[in-house]
Amino acid sequence: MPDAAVAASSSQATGGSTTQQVDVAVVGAGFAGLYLLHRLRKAGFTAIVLDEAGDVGGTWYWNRYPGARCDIQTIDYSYTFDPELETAWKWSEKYATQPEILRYLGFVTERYDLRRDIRFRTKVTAANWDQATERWQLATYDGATISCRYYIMATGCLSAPKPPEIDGVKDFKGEVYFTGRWPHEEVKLAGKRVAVIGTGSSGIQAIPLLADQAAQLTVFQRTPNFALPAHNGPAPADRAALLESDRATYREQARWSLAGVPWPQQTVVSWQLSDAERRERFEQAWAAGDLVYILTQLWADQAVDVDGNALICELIREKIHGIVKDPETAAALSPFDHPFGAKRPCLDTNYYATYNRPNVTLVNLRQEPIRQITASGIATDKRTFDIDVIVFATGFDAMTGAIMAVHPITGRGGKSLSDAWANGPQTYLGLTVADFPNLFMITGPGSPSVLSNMAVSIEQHADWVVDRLVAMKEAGFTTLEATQTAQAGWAQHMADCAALTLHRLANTWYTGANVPGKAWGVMPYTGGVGPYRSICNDVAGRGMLGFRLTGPNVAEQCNDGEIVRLQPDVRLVLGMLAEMNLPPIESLGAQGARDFLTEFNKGRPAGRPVGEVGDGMLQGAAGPLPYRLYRPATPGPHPIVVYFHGGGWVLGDEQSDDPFCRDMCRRTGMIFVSVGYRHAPEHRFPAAAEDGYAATRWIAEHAADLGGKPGPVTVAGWSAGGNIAAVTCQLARDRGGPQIAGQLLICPVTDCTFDRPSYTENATGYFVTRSLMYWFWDIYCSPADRTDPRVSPLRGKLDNLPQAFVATCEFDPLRDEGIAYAEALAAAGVPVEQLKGRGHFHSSLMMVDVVITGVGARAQMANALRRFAGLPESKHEGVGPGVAAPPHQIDAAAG
Ligand code: N01
Repeated sequence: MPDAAVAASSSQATGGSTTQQVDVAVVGAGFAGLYLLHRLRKAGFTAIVLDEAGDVGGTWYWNRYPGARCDIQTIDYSYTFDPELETAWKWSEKYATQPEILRYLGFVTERYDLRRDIRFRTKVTAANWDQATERWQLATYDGATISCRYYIMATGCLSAPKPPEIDGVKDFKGEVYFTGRWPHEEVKLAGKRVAVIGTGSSGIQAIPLLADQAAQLTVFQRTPNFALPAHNGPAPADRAALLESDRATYREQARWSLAGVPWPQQTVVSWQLSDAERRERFEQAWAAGDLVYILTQLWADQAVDVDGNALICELIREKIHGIVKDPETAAALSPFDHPFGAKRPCLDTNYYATYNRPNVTLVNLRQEPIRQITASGIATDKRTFDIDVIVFATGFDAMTGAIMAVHPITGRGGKSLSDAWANGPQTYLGLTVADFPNLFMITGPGSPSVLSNMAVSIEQHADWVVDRLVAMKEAGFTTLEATQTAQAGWAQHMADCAALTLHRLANTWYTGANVPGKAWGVMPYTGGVGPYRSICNDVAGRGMLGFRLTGPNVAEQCNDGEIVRLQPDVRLVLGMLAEMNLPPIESLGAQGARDFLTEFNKGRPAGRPVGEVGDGMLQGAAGPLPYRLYRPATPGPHPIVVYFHGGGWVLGDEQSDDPFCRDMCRRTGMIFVSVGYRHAPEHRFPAAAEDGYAATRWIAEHAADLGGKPGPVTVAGWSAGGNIAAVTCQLARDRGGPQIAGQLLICPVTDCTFDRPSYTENATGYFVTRSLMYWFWDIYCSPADRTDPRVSPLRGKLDNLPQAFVATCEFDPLRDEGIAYAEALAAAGVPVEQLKGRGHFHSSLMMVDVVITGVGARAQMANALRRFAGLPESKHEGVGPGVAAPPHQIDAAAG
């Protein structure tokens, strides 16, 4: 039915009952539903909001347990769409109580006259996409039906309580309460023996207040959680002043921040700080009483590196032992099984101190699991507890529970959402689902949602959806649906993001692990609020990439594809480089380009300490050459790697890949000798190649003098350095030595033709461009010499060469010649391992402590070097983030 006809009849009779016709039906009258209604109305859509509750509030309507408060500062946990609303409402505390938040949402409801389009006590029980009319039909608990063009689930991420999964609950004769469904009337606990099961945010907020009232409080804890003092009170003066001084900028910074609260990105990593400096930062965070602050502001590697994170865990455990007097209780309360932040940490008021009270007992379920709940209490493996009241603070079927509570949701071709999500939620952007046209989710699985300030994420989603509906209407489209390609691409990007952070290392509701039988996967988007916003904008800006749009009088539009194919951190790095608006390197001239590189390198992280770094001179092909030697901290002698830096035979020197050499020296436990070979245009072909060979020979002959292990050396190089390493192996074979145990070639130049697909696909936009490569070649080597194997090793004889490890990157002009070389080596009978860096660009694997997704690849390279040198593989160097699959051996047939 055309929308005009629908709008003309706001309701119509069907089969005796009334079906209300609207453009948009929204389920949920919490933060998201209220804002959506306001925006939809302003955009000219007819809309209705349906909610099971008796009033507005969403999760805040239900979670009335003692101590319930927000744990994002209220100045941040507010709507920002209307500056007048912001000044019309004043929060009384840093963290508002549940009643105050409910008052705020009531205030917003009245201010924008929303109530008249909200139906309370209306539970939506089923939703069906009717292909013939291209509308959703919603069924409700009371029999009323709604027909809508667009169906938006604003049902919240933590609103469907999960069952307690403990035997005997029904037998219990006392009172039972769930924090997530707390009664409206007062619960009287004075003189009673109260049990709390669960120590997540809800339990930790409630326990101190329950202990105040109850005669005896027994807390049943399965997993200790990290909790930090909230230090509640008035909003901190500095944050309030920051907001007041420039509200618009503050809000805009929040929208582009990582977590939806404006804090800067930390750049200093943990190992650059002394113990005292780290402790000082930690004490400041502990005193701040702010989750986002402590989760983001300690050091740059706290959320991505297990070691950087463990330092915080230790400091918090120390605090717990400082507060809780009984050492055994303190130990039981100390988290042990997850990195800080991987499971949602809590903000508390007197939580740990509560265990010093005589009327409070902690039962450690790791030592004595609950056997069952009986008529009179709770029995563990070791004891029984007589109890009058049980409070279940056992959490939620998070992210998907409230969406799936409408069952069935039936999309195109009768497909049900529960089938589509049988192996975990599949979405595009966390907003839409393939095969479910015109269905939207606000803060759905696959969006930053629970890893962000929900207020900011809700506004971003609601704005994006309403803006799209307006644009569709203007263009004559009436349906929108994500494509399978786009959805699969988003799943890959989600997995890439999840591999970066530590959330995957904890069993939590983020991953579905708290609900027995639920598919495992990191459900929220871990890439950050700002990056996510830019991706959503990008989707719209690129002609609704990944969506199929149809309308009655317009041609179908489907701009199919994946919105992000780069690794998440690579995308950020390339974005920053693009913003710097750098001139093309080739336009700077050789000296200008060298000066640029020197300046550029000053901005990168310094690289980690190794045993010793020393400079010296060695004998090159035509005279002395500088070298820099990196020695491991372990006792020697160590096998030696001769390393050749990148820079197109024109740029760089023995120090220019310093962070990489340090990193690889630490990972391999081998000496790295980085060679300062001669450069063009001063020294053109074959100077660099001949220097590479001569340097390798000299280093092999002087291995013992360098503190290295005499015997075969290994060669390695990146880019043009990879070219020199490959050439060196061929020359060493043909000129009677030195003996080379293996070659590590990273994004190597191997050939002088520029017609392979990677040269076209990645010609621009990935830092190393096609025109830059032309420039390098022109400076180094005249066209007549280019087929010489000393610059195009792919054209040389490839048999009897040392075993090789060849790494290539997907978004690199040099990708295909690297792959071609690996395959040609294998065809010639050389043992080769090949690593294809999915989502990486030419420099990715070298950007130590910047591109974290390169860590896995470097770990694999290090293991290859150790193998070449006859050392056992390192136990710690597994497949890290960012590389889809471990390197694979290619057999001769591949050529
Ligand atoms: O739920 P949870 P929650 N036997 O899942 C335990 C938000 N929130 O309601 O960890 C024994 O975190 C379970 O143990 P384990 C916030 O995002 C915000 O507290 O699975 N124990 C855990 O200890 C939060 O993260 C605020 O081993 C059982 C607890 O119950 C999210 O909501 C306030 C059990 C559940 O903790 C959820 O918090 C409140 C069993 N069978 C909540 N089953 C604000 O301040 C579960 N547990 C804004």
